[in-house]
Amino acid sequence: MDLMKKLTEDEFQTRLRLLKRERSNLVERENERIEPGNGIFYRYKYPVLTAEHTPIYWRYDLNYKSNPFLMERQGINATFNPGAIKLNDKYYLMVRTEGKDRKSFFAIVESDNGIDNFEFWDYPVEIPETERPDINVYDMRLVKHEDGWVYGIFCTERKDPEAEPGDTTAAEAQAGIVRTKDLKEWERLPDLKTPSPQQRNVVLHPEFVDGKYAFYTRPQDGFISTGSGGGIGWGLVEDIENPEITKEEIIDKKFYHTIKEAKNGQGDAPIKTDEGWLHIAHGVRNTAAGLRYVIYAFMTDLDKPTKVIYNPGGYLIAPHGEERVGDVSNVVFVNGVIREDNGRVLIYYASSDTRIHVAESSVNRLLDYVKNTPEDKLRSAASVQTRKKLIEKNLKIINS
Ligand code: M1P
Repeated sequence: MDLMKKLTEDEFQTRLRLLKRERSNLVERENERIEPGNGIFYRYKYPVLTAEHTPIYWRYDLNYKSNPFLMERQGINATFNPGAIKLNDKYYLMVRTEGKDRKSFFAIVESDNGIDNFEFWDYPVEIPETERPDINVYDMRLVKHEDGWVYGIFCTERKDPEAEPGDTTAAEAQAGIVRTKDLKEWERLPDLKTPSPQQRNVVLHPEFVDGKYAFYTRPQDGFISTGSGGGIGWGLVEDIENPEITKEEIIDKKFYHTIKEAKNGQGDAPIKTDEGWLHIAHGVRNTAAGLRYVIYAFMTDLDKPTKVIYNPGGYLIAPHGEERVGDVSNVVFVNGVIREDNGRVLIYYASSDTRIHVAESSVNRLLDYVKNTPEDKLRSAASVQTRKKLIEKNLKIINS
């Protein structure tokens, strides 16, 4: 093909057919569970969503006259960190979709089975703004609250008003709040006010606590560093239309020489079980290669959601294989979990701020995991003793 020449109309149509076919093959590809797994959860062979899954008509101008090379006009860089919800037997992800201009926005995709065939709705979601426009919005947490609304809590990022002149990177993160009945019309409420200078990874608890709305927070002094903000916090809000937390307490601390040494954050709303609230969260530690994000679990008391009752040591999911590489490498991040009526649990996690995967488990398996995984004893010698107990127990079986 002569790259200097415009395409003929026939060439344009042939190229368009090829683009459409490639995309359909990707979207319609059946996903495959990877056996044997580790008994806690299963990974799937393919990501459930990538930038290439976005519709052709979101990226290309399909008019021959205005786009005679049929080139991509508005590329998509990544699809990651989705909120997740199941409504009327359909699985919905509210995806952090990032254009090549680095702006994130939300897009809804739906599937009948939750593991493949996710298709985009025609248009991205239009989130109303407050009087202080958002510069970037991301990491939606969708929660069906007992008040009847579906709430979306997301990070709204703006330029730090205190930034020194010439500082073009200092940013401020806060929790934006929207609510909906149908995922189509969204009402914007005021941003959450808290005692902390910045907030990210804020999640709404699905039930009232003492008649109030309850939030998981992640207080932080700066945009990246949490500083004195010591972990996953908790606070109550009297009026959701004027949301303010006046007292914030830390319920799950970051801790030296653990998988959450640098920071941590609540994933989606916790899953209610007979034995407590099951939390799936992310923990971050620093390495010579930069920050490493993993996913971990813990459980809080059913009647007192601020009290941690099980605290398994180590991570539940860490970046593996191709998951390790992307825009921000060595990251797995979760903000969308679906618990089904039959106890199946789908954990939608993104890898390296680039693509979305699903891990499949069940309430029973995760309960077993949080209850029977030894806690981190915080010293190498103590870890050896914990492992020795397992080995001794097993050698008795092997040698009997
Ligand atoms: O780049 C990794 C993640 O960084 C942030 O998470 P945290 O606030 O815990 O550092 C978020 O920007 C998240 O979107 C991103 O995946």
